[in-house]
Amino acid sequence: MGGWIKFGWGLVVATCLIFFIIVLIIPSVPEPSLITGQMVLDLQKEQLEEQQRLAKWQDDLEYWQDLQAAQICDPSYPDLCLDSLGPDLDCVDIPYRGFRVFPPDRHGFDRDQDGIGCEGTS
Ligand SMILES: [Ca+2]
Repeated sequence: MGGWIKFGWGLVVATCLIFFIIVLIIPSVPEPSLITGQMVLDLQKEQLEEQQRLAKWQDDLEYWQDLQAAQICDPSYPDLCLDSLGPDLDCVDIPYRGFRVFPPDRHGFDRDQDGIGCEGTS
């Protein structure tokens, strides 16, 4: 009879231990491979988003640089880059000769209107 009681208490203790292990310890142990895999996926997603942000920023930068260049260089003189907002110039003010000129030619480099600017020395 005493043996059965001891066996019963042993069974209770063992059951409590198994319950303790199942309920308290196992859920608190992280699953390394699953967490690591999800973390890698999250990092890859963040990297991709960062690369897309950088690519868009690069596109925006090039767009603004092109826009700025187009605004600064007067389109009447495609062979040169004369400031489209700069002061009025004469041929003696620039070192270039015989370059293409398109209307409106606000500097008047092509007086004879043959499409060639600052021929000769004038
Ligand atoms: Ca001319």
